[in-house]
Amino acid sequence: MKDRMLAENVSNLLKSMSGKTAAIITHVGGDADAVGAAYVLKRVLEEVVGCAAVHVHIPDEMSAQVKAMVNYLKLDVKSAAIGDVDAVILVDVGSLEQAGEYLEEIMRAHGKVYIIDHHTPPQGGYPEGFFVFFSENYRALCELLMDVVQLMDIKLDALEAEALFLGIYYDTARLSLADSETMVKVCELIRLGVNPSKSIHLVEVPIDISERIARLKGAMRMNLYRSGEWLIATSQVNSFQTSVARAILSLGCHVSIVAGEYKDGVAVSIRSQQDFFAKTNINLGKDVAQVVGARLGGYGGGHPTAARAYCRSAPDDAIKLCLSLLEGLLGEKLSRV
Ligand SMILES: [Mn+2]
Repeated sequence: MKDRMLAENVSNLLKSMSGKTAAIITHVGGDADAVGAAYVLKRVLEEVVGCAAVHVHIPDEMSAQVKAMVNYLKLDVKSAAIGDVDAVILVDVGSLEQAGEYLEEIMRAHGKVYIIDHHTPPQGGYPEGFFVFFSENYRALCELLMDVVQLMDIKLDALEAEALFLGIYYDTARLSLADSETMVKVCELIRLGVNPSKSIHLVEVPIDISERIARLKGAMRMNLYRSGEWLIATSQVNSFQTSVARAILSLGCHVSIVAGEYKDGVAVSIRSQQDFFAKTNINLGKDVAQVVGARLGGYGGGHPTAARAYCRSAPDDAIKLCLSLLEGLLGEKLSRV
């Protein structure tokens, strides 16, 4: 177990919820890891712990892939208010702003809000009255849940195993970030009945034409910078920033920064290659997205190689700030390529 103490604390927390009502809330839009974790948490709370009622909420809009996974699991996702519950459990959120439209209700629920996560916590931490169960050692939150389930002596059924498999598979960038313990866990899930290629095909819906156009426009609008051995690409699109940042990274740069309109502000998605993080130790979540969000009137966060910030500024300013932060962190001037 990567963090036995944490897994014990989470299992004690769950056991203490017998007879109670709970709401589980994922980050904005959800993803395979958040949905997998929410699904198994709900099942454990209802079937094993004996909660009176557990509702799952996914703030904002679900992506096509998340919808496919939710439908496959037959997970009932509530879009209504959280309402009066004994416990509010935030999973995989990274920061409170990721609770989207539920933020106000969550703030009012302080004293009974529990955060179960594997993201870097926000700068300054969570407010008082929020109970945080967290370790960055886990590549996916679903991995932590496997440890919790093991401590509680619960046998997962095939669908629960599939939910956790998908969470681990996508949060490890298709297992490319998996360490040996993660792989052992994946093998355990396979033994429980998961058929990897079948599960993956179930949730991989073909990308739609607007996302394809966004990726291709993103590539056309690219600017390229160099600092020593590192190549940094920037671009602007007004939708699918994360998808575009991933696509540009796959072209061969070490860092991609993609900004564009999002709701009434600007979203910036930043991605880097593993070897960039390994050699520079620049954590995009902590060192870039959190700083950019805070300085430009918004918020940000994420993981070392995948992060996102929301800002109240022009897309240009958000990109410029990302570049100047990277320049400072790398200690070398960026030059246009
Ligand atoms: Mn996750």
